[in-house]
Amino acid sequence: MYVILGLSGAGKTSIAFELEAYLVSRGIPAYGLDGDNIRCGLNKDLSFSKKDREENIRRVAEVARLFADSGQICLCSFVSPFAEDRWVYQIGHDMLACKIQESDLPFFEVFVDTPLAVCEQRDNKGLYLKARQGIIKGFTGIDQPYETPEHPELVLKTVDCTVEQSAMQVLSFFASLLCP
Ligand code: GGZ
Repeated sequence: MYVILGLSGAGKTSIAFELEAYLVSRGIPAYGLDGDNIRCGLNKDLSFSKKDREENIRRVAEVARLFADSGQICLCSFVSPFAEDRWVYQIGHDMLACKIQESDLPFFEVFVDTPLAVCEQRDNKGLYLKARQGIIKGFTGIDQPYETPEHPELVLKTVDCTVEQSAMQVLSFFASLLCP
């Protein structure tokens, strides 16, 4: 399972779907989950409060584990702003409750490290502007915190890098695991 983290506009989803297309076109089963395909269906009852973001990730982690269990590479691109919630991806909710921090599920955290100023400048969906105007409350990076991942397996710097180049960095990492 690959968890691709970062701010809104960082490039998570574009990189994940580039990877998905690359892998699937080569016969490697992969599937991308993101806010667009999860929050409008399974998680459409959830807001962006801290509690609901936690529940968002818990459900995503459960779905991702099913994908991974079925032999697919699951690419999860979610903002996931709170460090304590991210454990759920890795070890599952029940294990988290028991404080057992072990799992045999291959798990990799990829941090898309695009500065807030760049994300805000991109503002593809106009959400930063609305957050600055106070129309959207609790927007990550503006009036809600983003806790930077402390030990990601991979950090992608997207400034001056194309989506394809970023996706290739993830694939190189993937290949280095298969052929160390
Ligand atoms: C952050 C928000 C918010 C708030 C709507 N905060 O660029 P996007 O549009 O497509 O990515 C963001 C997406 C975040 O959904 P996630 O499910 O990834 O969030 S979390 O993991 O924190 O649960 C953004 C949009 O939804 N969006 N309101 N307040 N992003």
